[in-house]
Amino acid sequence: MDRQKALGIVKEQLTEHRYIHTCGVMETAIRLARQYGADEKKAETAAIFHDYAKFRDKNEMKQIIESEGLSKDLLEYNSELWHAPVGALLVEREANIRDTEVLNAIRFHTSGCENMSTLDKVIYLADYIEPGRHFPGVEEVRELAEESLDKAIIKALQNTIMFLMKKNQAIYPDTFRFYNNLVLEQRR
Ligand code: DGI
Ligand code: FE
Ligand code: FE
Repeated sequence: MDRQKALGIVKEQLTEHRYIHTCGVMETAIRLARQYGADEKKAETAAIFHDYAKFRDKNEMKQIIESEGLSKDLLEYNSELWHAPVGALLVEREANIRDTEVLNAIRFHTSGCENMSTLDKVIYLADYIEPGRHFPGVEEVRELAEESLDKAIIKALQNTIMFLMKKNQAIYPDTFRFYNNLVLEQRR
């Protein structure tokens, strides 16, 4: 889809702040895609739509998870996780995006999963390091992103998991699967 058309669709779903974040993710994702050999156009589309469902009503998302056969265990974990798989579904239906690689990158952008494609990883990392992000440790992840996609993501995951643990929150199993998979691969 044409970039301006896609941005126009997404703008209606988001706050000003989240729209600016989305533009940051788009620029960063295109750059990372070029650097690490993912499809730049798919990275652009996935980035634009990645937070499409961020502001959907929680009850609506819960109903979609139940009625559309999405993993029910999501409901036991933080509702912040829901906008990613629900977003993939709504982007397909409402914005007519049919590309499974793009939809998967949207689906896995919050939790990650065991076997992430390069495009999935590009969106995951772009979401974490886009210029509007200011959380502790982000600068270190930006520097790692210059040399290694996986090493940067490992650091981002460590930060996120420790942040959630300090808040006494549960960690969704797919996040651990993603983390373990990357760490174990580094040792090969
Ligand atoms: O939607 P964004 O704010 O741009 O970023 P995101 O989609 O990565 O959402 C991050 C939020 O999800 C953040 O507040 C942490 C929260 N979260 C809750 N439980 C988990 C989780 N993130 C991961 N990776 N794993 C969890 O188990
Ligand atoms: Fe998100
Ligand atoms: Fe985001």
